[in-house]
Amino acid sequence: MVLSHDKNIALAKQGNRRELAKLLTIIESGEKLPINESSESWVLGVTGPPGVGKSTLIGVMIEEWVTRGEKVAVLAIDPSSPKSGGALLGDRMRMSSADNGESVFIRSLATRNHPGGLMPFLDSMINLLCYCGWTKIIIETVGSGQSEIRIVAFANRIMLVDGPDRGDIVQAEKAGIIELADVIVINKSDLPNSDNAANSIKKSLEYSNKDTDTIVMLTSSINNNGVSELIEKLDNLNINKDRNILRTKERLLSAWDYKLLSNPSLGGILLDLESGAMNLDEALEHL
Ligand SMILES: Nc1nc2c(ncn2[C@@H]2O[C@H](COP(=O)(O)OP(=O)(O)O)[C@@H](O)[C@H]2O)c(=O)[nH]1
Ligand SMILES: [Mg+2]
Repeated sequence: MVLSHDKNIALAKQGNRRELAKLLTIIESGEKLPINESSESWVLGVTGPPGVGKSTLIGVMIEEWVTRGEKVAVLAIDPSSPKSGGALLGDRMRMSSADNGESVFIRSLATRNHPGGLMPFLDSMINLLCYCGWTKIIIETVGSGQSEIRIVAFANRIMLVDGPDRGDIVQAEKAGIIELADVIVINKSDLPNSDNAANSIKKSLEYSNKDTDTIVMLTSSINNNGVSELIEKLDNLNINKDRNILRTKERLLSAWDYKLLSNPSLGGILLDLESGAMNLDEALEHL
């Protein structure tokens, strides 16, 4: 049964995008593919509030990477619509450089189809992309809540993108994304106030953690300002052990939740809990 995908996997590895897309759908349906874990994958998680320019910035970064000979795959994760996030980025890529086709792959994933979250599939998707020769893998999410943290935690480097407005970063602080981010980018540096926003983030990092090596940068994705520097930083990033442990913890929590939520006796146990036939300790024991 599983072996029947070998041919598709071989084709996807040769660069067949339709086969790759099909395999991602198979993973999304919950099936495991016979691909070994790879420690080689280069995965960047990008998150931040809507409208700060994440997709635009990723588009510019992709172009830069492609001219350097990289193959870039994006998993655009959209909480509501199955299209918008990924399609927006996809359209942008098509508009800006039509001849990129071979080197860029964009897949949009809708979380609403997955009540248990997309997290159980992300590792397998990343492994597949890496196995098929995609050298830069990007996971883009919208927002800065608990589920976004859980998603970007599957990356091995994290970039938080923000705009010149201070309000957004406060949300990220509350959700704890700042501790996980290797790089915090204030995009739209062409607009007033971006310097202030960057400085205030630097200050709050100093207050919360004296030894932090979090990089704070300004970019403008419409003027292509600061993007090469950003790529340089990301390509040469030292993985910070403490942040890696935090990310690993989030991944473990995702796996734990998924296991709990997909337990076949969960429904019965909830009824017993509700009626008082069982207490929480007993429920945990049983599960
Ligand atoms: N002024 C300015 N506008 C930008 C910049 N980057 C993106 N935008 C605009 O911000 C809007 C939202 O961009 P988008 O990439 O869709 O944001 P996302 O929701 O974070 O992915 C669009 O109208 C972009 O043209 C920038 O660097 N400067
Ligand atoms: Mg976007």
